[in-house]
Parts: sequence; structure tokens; C-alpha cells
Amino acid sequence: FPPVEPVTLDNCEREPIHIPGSIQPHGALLAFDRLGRLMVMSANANALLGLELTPGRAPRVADLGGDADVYAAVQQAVTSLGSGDSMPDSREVSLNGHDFDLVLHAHAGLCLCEFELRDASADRLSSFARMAYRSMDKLKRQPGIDRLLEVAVAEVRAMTGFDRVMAYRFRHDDSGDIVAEARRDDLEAYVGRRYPASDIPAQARRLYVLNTLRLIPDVRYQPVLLLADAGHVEPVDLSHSVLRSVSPIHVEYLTNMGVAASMSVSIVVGGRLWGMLACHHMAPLAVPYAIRMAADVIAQLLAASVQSLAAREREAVMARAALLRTDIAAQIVQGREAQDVLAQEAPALCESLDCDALIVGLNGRVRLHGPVDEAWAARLLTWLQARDRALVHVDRCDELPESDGPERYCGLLALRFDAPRQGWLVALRREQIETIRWGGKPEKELMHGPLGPRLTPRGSFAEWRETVRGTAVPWSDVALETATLLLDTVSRVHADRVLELDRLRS
Ligand code: BLA
Repeated sequence: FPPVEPVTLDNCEREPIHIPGSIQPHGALLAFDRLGRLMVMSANANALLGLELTPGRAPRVADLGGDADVYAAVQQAVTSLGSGDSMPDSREVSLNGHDFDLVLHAHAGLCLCEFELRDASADRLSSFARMAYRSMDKLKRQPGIDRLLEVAVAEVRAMTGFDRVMAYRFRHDDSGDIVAEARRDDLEAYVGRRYPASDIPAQARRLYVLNTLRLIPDVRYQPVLLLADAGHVEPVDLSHSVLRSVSPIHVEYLTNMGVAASMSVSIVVGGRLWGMLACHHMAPLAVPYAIRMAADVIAQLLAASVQSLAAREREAVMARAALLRTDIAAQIVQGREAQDVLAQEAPALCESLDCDALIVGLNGRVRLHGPVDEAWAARLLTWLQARDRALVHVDRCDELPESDGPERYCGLLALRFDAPRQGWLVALRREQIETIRWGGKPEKELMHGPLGPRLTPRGSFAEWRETVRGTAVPWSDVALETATLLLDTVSRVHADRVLELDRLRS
């Protein structure tokens, strides 16, 4: 089942990567229907497994190398088809003088049996269970997300032997940062790099939530076609397969980077792809199924820890904001002018709202924190006053009044704490591309494949810059909630103080 249209940089979101019609050659695939009939087989199956199977027939024990274990496993998986999809189940088998991990699962009406070649010694596998246990113990003890990911990349590298293991964390718009890395000493650092959402297209992200681990032991592989019985017309859905052949676009990306083997494990938090552990090897590398399963378990533990640490980090931010709010309110209640208090607390406010500069306006006077052009600030306040809303937030440069000064802000979060007296607290954010520094030194571009320099980390960064030009990082839910509470508090205590002053005057 070859893909319908050739894959290019422009249509790769439509590439049906779950039905490539081929597998990677480090194993063989047999797929059976409800009646136990062989519907699809990979072109290499008979040769690799030493069998003489023909599509359309239900094999007997003798047809499966006379191995009762293999036969029983297949029969059991075929029977389970009656109750719908099933999670992969695996066992070790020997056929044709080779050892295999036989991985079976039911999906979309077919029972998929994948025989993956294994050559790991038993020793390595048994010590590995201890290694996984030790890793999990270490992971559980990490106090914050950054440390947690540092430990995770080191542990996965120790377990699998990859030259480079990176932790990717996806951002608000699905672009991603490499936030932690364990690598061979002589390799250039990738940590700190950012790439656009389009480097991992939407259908790949969906697939990676369903099936959390993929491996390419040798990117130079020749795909092995799937052959179907004449009675079987549907393409085989390889969403949950371990041998699925991968997108040629992605293979080109890896090749351009000089990578020969790749594995990635999804970190799924709340049903969403939160991040990935991505592993590279500069030579081919076969990672045994059991070790991959351990890496998958580590990623699940990571996801659970990320979830609870993120909740804790959010609580800590909200608690600090509450303290700051109380402090500001107390100073105003004691009689200080709101504008002075807010201007004095500007550094703390910038930290709390995660902004680069602040403007505090009241009664036509402006106080600034950070590099802001005064004339622009005054125009901005007039523009805000005309919008007639108590809370305004913007994250695009072209929605704000144009600045003639050297500074350019694209993000604005403005709180009107005194409407009649034009009292505004305005938080500003710079353009995103000014706030990131590309990690690592410009690499010598190793080579370009047929699709040119786009498919390199540097091409990715350039693409990301294009995508986000003219925007600031959008205000998070936490920043908006903090701002709403601050607005509420400051306008209340400030109004009381103004009333009090009026009363004293009259
Ligand atoms: C998949 N793209 C991926 C994956 C990663 C990246 C980690 C997961 C697959 C794996 O395990 O290897 C991206 N990898 C990166 C990046 C770095 C890296 C950015 O190491 C940087 C250091 N990819 C593109 C473009 C397209 C594209 C432009 O860059 C399409 C136009 C497609 N990427 C693409 C597809 C997949 C993918 C289709 C899915 C591959 C598959 O599972 O079949």
C-alpha cells in the first residue's frame, strides 16, 4: 500500500504515517483476521522466520516452524480479537535459528504479530531490571521539573547506551525546547535549542500520544513491503506496531544531522504530548524490546512526576503573588500613593507577571521600569483609555501603537485600577525572538539531503523565527489570574484611599 501522494515539506502534515505499507527490516510482521487467516505478511517474513506461509490461509503448528509456543501465542491473540483492541503483549521465541521478541497486539480487526530480532545477552537484560528500579527511585526524589529531566536523560542514556539523550519540552504553541541533555563528551551541545511545531507534524503528535515509543535502529534501512491477501483491501494500521516504517522526511532530517539510530519516548501529561525523550546514536543501535519497555515506564513515571511538580510550581507562583499583593495593599492602606507603591515594587511585579518592563500611569503622570520610551508610554495610555476595558492583554506587535524608540514590545497586559484618573499598571513583554538565545555554536552543516537545508536544526530555528515574528509569548493562565486578583486588590484599596483623601479635604 504505497502512500498516495509523494511527501514533501509542504504536505507532510497529510502523510499517513500510521499506514506506511512497510516495516523496518529488523523483524517480520504477520497479521491475522478473526478466523486466524493470514491476511498480511511482510515480504521478508518467510525468509527471516524460515517459514513457507501464504496469505489467505490459517496456519497450523507445523506451518509456524512446528513451535507450539508461537502457535499458542498467535491463537491466543487471534481469539482476543473478538473483544476489540488489545495492548501489546510480548514473549521470547526462537525460529530459524534466530531469537526474537514476539510482540502481539490487536488493532482495527487484525491481530499483528511482530517478530523482532534480538541479540542481547540474558545478562544484560537481567541487570537491566535493577537499573530501571534504581532510575525510578532517583526520579522520585527530584524537587523540580528541571532536575527531574536532567536525571531522566542521564538514566536513559545509561540504560540504553545512546550517544545523546535529550529532553524536549513543548511550549504553548507546540514549538519545543531542548531543556536537558546527556551526551558523549565529543558531541556538540544541543541543549537550549528551539524548533517549530511543524518539525513534528500534528498526525505524528497524535500517534505519539497513542504509542509512546518508537525506534529506528538504522536510518539507512530499506523498507520491507507488506503483502496482502487478495481479499484484504484495507491498508494495515501500524499505529501500535514496533516495526513501523517511518516518514522519509524524518529520515532525511536525522541523516542530515549525522544520526544513524534514533529512539524517542513520549511524555504524556493530561492526555497531551508534554514532551519527549529523544535519543540519537551516531552508529546503528538495536535497543532490546525489554529495555525499551523500561524506558517507556520511566517516561510514564516522569509524566506523573511532571504533573505533580507542575501543580506545585504553580501553587508556589500563586502564593508568591498573594504575598506581593498583600504587601502592596498594606502600603496603600497605610496611606502611600498607589503609583509610588507599584513603581517601587516593579521588580517584584515583573517577576510575578513574567514581564520585561512596566508602566504605571496615574493622573497624567507616568512612572517607568525598564527601557520604555516615555512618549510611547504616554500614547499607549491614551490608546488603553480609549479601549474602555479594565483588563487588556495583547501578544502581537501590530495590535499595539507603533513605537519610534529603539525598544519594541509585542506583549501587553494592562490593569486599569482607577478609570476616572487614568490609573494603569501596564506589563510589557518583548518579541519572542529577542528573548531566546540559540543554544550551541553554529554547527558545520554536515550535509543536505534532497529537501535542502530546511531539514537541519538550524533550518528549524530559522523556521521558528519566521513563525513567531512580531509576537510575544502569550500571557499564561497563571499570569492572567494573578493580574485579575492584583487588579481587584489595588483598585479597591486605592479607591478607599482616594475617598479618604477627599473626605479629609472637604
Ligand atoms: C518526527 N521529528 C520527529 C521526531 C522528532 C523530530 C524528535 C520523533 C521521531 C523520532 O523518534 O526520531 C524532530 N528531532 C527533531 C528535532 C531535532 C531532533 C527538531 O533531533 C533537533 C535536534 N520533520 C521536519 C519537517 C517535517 C517533519 C519540516 O523537520 C515535515 C514537513 C516531519 N517529523 C516529521 C514526521 C515525523 C517526525 C512526519 C514522524 C516520523 C514517524 O514517526 O514516522
